[in-house]
Amino acid sequence: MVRRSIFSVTLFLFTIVTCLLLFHAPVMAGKIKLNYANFPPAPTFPCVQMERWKVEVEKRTNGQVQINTFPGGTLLGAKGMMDGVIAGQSDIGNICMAYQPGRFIVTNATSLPLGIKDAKKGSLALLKLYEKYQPKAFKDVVVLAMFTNAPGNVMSKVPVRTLADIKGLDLRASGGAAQILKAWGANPVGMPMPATVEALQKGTVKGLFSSLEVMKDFKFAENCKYVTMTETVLYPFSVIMNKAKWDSLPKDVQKVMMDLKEEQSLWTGNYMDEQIKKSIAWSKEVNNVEFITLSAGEKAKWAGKLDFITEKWIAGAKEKGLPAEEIIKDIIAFAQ
Ligand code: 3IO
Repeated sequence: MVRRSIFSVTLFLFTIVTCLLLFHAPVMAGKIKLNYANFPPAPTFPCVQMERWKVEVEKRTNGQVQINTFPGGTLLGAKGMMDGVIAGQSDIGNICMAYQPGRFIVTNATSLPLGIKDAKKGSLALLKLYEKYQPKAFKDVVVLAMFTNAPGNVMSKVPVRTLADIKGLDLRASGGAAQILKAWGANPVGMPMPATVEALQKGTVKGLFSSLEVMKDFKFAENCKYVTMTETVLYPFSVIMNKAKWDSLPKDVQKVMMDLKEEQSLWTGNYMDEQIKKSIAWSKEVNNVEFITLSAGEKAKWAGKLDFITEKWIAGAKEKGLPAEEIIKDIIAFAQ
């Protein structure tokens, strides 16, 4: 009798423990919910990388973390993103630093005409730059990824073949890209990328200066039938998290996110470079866009107009006490 009851008690305990083990995981699932805000529409590259990050984090935390994504400015818009994340209006956000040039002096140096070849190289250079200098601009947030778009080209409703053609032309660009357009004699009009759709339709601008994947992702090829291959200027981006929210996360979750940082940055650069190829093919085949290559002589003239821009940035950054020359040298070296 005694032996039988010991057996039943043991069986009973065993069943309880098994049940606890089995149901423990589902009970934990989705316990940590994080909001992730993004400013452009869902099909564009900042949002594609956001969805990829969400999937990876949910997978690598075994469902302990659930990420709710808000593309298209539904939670925070382009200009309010940084302060919105600092204030906790969203846990995570994706910022384009060119929209606040004075705020991100060190990281925006990647927008200078330094000859960075593609988005993968640009993204790695930007991340390494951030890691080395830990700019004060990010002291109130935690950086989860950094990436750039691919080198920019002029997309326009009218053909741009020479500096005479671009003179006085209203083209949309922000930050470092606006400075470059100005140096070429164009009239830069500043606004975040999503606002460009309406500006092009209404004719407020005659084109834009950015990476070519937008020809397809925003359907700009329907309006802009010409592309001039200038192949310069990157826009730097960063994914940031509210600091208090970060501090509240378990160590293993933090580790998953930190382990993803460089991988995610490179993944995004790579995705961007691939999208550019698809967008160029689509623009030619479906929308009959003409791609204009500048002659060597013309290209040299265009490049010559930009020489002062990096010098000017160095002088300004030095005044602010930054190791300006070292920053420039590092960006070039990191982007090799
Ligand atoms: C960009 C911003 C949002 C969605 C797609 C994009 N491709 C390139 C950019 C860079 C940018 O912000 C800009 O203003 O050219």
